[in-house]
Amino acid sequence: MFVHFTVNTFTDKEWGYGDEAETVFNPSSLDCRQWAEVAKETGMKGIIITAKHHDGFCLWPSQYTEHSVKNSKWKDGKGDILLELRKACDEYGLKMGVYLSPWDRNSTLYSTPDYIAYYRNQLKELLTNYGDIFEVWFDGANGGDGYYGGAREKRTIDGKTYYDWTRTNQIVRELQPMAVMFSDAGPDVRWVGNENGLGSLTNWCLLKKDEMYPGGDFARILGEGHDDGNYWVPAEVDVSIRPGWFYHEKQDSMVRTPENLMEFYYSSIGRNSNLLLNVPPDRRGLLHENDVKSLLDFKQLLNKEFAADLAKRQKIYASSTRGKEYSASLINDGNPETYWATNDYQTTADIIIEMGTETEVNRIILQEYIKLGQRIQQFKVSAFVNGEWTTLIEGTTIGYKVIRKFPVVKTSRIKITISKSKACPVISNIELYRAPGE
Ligand code: FUL
Repeated sequence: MFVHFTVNTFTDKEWGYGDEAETVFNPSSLDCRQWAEVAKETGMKGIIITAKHHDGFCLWPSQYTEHSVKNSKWKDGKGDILLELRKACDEYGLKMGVYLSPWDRNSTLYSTPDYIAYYRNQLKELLTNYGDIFEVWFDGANGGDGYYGGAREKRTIDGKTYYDWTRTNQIVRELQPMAVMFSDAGPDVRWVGNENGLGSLTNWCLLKKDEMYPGGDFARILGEGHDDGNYWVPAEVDVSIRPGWFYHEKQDSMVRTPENLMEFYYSSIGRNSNLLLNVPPDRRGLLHENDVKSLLDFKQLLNKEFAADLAKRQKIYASSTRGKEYSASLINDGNPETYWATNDYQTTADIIIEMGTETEVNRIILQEYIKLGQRIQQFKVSAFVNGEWTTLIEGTTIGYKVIRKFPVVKTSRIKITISKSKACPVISNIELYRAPGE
């Protein structure tokens, strides 16, 4: 879950100018436990919060600025949202991540070299005082104008050089070695190139990240990745449950429906990406009832969609196998650590799942064993119907996970054809489902 929360929530804006009085920030009944409870019940794994958005207002009492919760009315200036979120995440078994906007429209230092020291100091506070951080989110946006300590002017920076990301990233590596860093250019997780919830059908986890930088013009490349990339930088899909990233009362009726959320699930998680779904707290500091209802209803739909794996422990054959330790039966044994493989240089193969009786099917999940890299470049799924093979879907990459829909077919045999792969294919899992509603 992505959580966008700052002065904007109270001024009804999407991008705060940086001149907001700290006193406007005053949630009436903030409860991070409610956020965590909803995230957990929806099946999410962690929460990433806008510790500081472009307006520069800090949700924790940073010692490097007066523009923070410490000068707000909330808890008489003694509150710390990061600390409350930490406790809530621990209570509900969720990971916690931070978004720290590089662009700061409040800071008088912004665009000078001194700002970089300021930014790094804030990053250090976040990475030392709040336990384990699983993801650090670096936004690429920079609109230029802002308050900047009263200057009220346009300031431009060179996105390629100004932030000196190599050294900033080193701070994260030192203070939180297990954290992944997100930006347009990684280094660990890449933006998918749009904010519409759309992962790319062809999606390589590989990226030539040295050719890229946050805020650059790389949208299409970010979607597909590079098939000949030299770094592992998988895509993350960030999208909001509402039209805006921040809460606006007028959008209470525009919350995405459970069915919309399901589409996002297929177009992100179903396309070899992570899903980072934004659910913005309202002026109370709570997730709004409409958002909560939609999320919980979506979880119900999701449970029904993938209720029973029809491929599990069915008979399974492959046209070629590397040997007993890599047999086809390891594909549907429910163990993600075992996998089927062919001999070296054998880059094409068929896998057949025999279901014994004629069974209705309309979904397939495919997973490569990505500890050994992403290999498959082209595949096809077909069903044996009326004595012949009928193509259900064709695809390019698989990667960690692909979930595909196809019209209901009644069959006792499903075939997966791998027709192009960079090296011998390595598959850890295939599942089949009959989702309701068709
Ligand atoms: C963008 C920002 O400008 C938006 O306000 C939001 O935070 C989104 C996730 O990233 O670049």
